[in-house]
Amino acid sequence: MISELSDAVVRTELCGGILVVTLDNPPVNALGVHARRGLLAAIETAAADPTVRAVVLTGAGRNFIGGADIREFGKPPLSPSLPEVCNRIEASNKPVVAAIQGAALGGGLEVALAAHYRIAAVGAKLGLPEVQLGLLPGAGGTQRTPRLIGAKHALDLMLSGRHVGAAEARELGLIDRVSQSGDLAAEGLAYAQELLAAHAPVRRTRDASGLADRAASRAAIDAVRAEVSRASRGLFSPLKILDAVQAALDQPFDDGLRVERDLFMQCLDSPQRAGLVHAFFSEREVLKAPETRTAKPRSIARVGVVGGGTMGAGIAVALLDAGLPVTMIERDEASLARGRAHIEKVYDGLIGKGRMTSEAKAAVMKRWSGSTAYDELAAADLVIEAVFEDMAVKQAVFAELDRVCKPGAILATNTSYLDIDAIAVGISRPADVIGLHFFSPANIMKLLEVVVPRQVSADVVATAFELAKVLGKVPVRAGVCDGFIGNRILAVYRTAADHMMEGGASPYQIDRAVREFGYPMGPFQMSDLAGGDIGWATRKRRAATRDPRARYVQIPDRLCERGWFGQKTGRGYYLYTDGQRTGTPDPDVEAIIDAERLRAGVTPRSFTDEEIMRRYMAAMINEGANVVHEGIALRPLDVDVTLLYGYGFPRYRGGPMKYADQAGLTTVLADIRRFAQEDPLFWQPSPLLVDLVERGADFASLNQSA
Ligand code: 3H9
Repeated sequence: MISELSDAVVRTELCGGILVVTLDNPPVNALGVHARRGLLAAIETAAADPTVRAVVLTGAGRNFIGGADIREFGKPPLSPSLPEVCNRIEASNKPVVAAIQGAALGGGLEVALAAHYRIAAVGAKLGLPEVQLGLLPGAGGTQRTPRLIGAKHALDLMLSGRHVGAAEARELGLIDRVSQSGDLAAEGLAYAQELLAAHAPVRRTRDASGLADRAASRAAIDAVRAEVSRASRGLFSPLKILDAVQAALDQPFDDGLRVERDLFMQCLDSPQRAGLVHAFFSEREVLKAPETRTAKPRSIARVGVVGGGTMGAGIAVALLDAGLPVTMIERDEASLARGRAHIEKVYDGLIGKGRMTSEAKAAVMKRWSGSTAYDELAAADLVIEAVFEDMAVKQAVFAELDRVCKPGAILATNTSYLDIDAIAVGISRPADVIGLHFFSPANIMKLLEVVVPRQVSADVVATAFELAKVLGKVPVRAGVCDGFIGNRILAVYRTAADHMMEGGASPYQIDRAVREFGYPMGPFQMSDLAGGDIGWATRKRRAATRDPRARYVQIPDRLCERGWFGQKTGRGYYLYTDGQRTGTPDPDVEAIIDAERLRAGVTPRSFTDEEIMRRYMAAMINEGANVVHEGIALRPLDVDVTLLYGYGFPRYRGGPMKYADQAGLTTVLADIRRFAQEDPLFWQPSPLLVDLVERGADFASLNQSA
């Protein structure tokens, strides 16, 4: 018998008294309303049909179930709810076996926990990642998981959101068996038959004894509670997860479920949930740049890197880690040796931390070769140039690449602000030239700006996106302008911070306000970490073209003139005594700031932390809007992903453009217009922002079209 239920999302098939229920809802078998209806109907069918003696629940395709349908969040709820479905599965009087392959995540694992027995394929990934979406497991997961595997392990899964493989899941007691044959469908059926033959009872997780040792459970919860408020840094749902597990310990199962539902709804309604879900979808949307739909990527088997400085070496490590052979070019043997040393230092660091063996390092370094002759790049499919940020130097490198590289090789520059059209102009194959802007440390930072110059061919862009996948990076398509998406916006909000510093806020207050907003560090700490000399060089470069009417804060120059570049020189905005990495406020810096205020004729005033953030965010949002308006970023979400992955913007706020929508664009524009009364040149409202406010629209409305 094969029957189809609820729009064919759930299939059932009766095999020798066992009803095999298959959820088939591509791409990840998410539990949307049709899936929930289908599952419920299938379990009712099983209950009503006397020929059915047991049920096997399984997912079609690569995954069991990827969780609740995230697209339904924030929309009116549709019946049945997932908790209802799970409760009905658990209440079945006929044994239910979950046969798990691929992902069983969130609501997917909760369905499996509502089943009575569980078997998983070797490659299965089980987890409760709701916390990463600002949620808690809301379909019984907070009540069933601790009962099944104890409070300690359940809290670990729910608070980290990590995935566990089948072997670990077996060890934890999350599943009963690991499939051995590779034929999960057959083993799931066999398991059910075996249970029937043994007259195995219906075994409900709600009755499991994982919390029986009450004292140990309480101690586990208390220990985590002490840690969580500190470690979760402003996140809302981790404490709610604890409360739900506390209820699992203190209350009967059904009451605990009600507590869970209430806490889940609080999380669902929180702006953090909206921000995190936006981040989830945005990081997938950025992958779909137009060229990836129209063009076929070129194949990349051998890569060259020109330049062995910090960036070049970091890029080389990223490539080596992805299994690619890398040829590094430097101008002389000494520089080449330094480049190699930079790379080895990264791996030696890992060895020191016990995260790599010397043998593994040796194997990776076998893929590395170095040369002072460009001709060694003749076989490369891609060359990434990471030399000094100077147009003439870059053009000279590209002339060499043009000479030696094979036809079809992609020639990329890692410039962070130079005009790539100008870099490409002098060579015979501008269609092969693209920007690949990595962020430091390039082997760690996830963001990759794919900078698309005028003449580049679509397949080169598509290849850059493919490369990002291979490197485990998050690519964002950017147009050519000074600073592309990220650094261009940074320059503006950083200037707003400088204005506030000169206006009366201390750098320490600004950093604190920015941290409290959710950033790991403030702009002045960041400058100390990156090295003040980098910004200084940029300011000098721009000095000639700077609008003489623009307010220019000289405090950073005063520090740089003293050689106070930040951590590497022991002082910057902060003092770093004895090589410490956390600085302390420096009275000398405060004195310099006072003197500069006097020189500039500024009477300092106080700023509240809230005002600091309003200005900081208004500057960021306004420039973000300009970047979208000019087509440098395809959509507001591309700005969001850039700031999330390259600039430490707090993920739970979704990115600056999402934040702007939540704050209300009318409010943001009103702020900008108010600030403009003091400085109309700096605070010019972006035409896009004005237009959206006039139309009563928001940034989200622009995210659909690319
Ligand atoms: C939850 O369960 C709450 C419950 O506790 C309580 C409820 C009451 N929904 O990542 P991919 C889309 S919260 C809707 O590229 P992969 C995704 O957007 C949920 N859509 O594939 C993409 O769409 P598009 C807890 C989803 O093979 C496509 O599927 N679960 C969902 O690299 C392919 O995704 C999670 O947090 C979803 N749940 O990885 C798990 N999941 O093609 C979230 C994916 O249009 N999901 N999509 O861009 C994942 O971690 C990965 O998607 C997964 C597959 C590992 C499953």
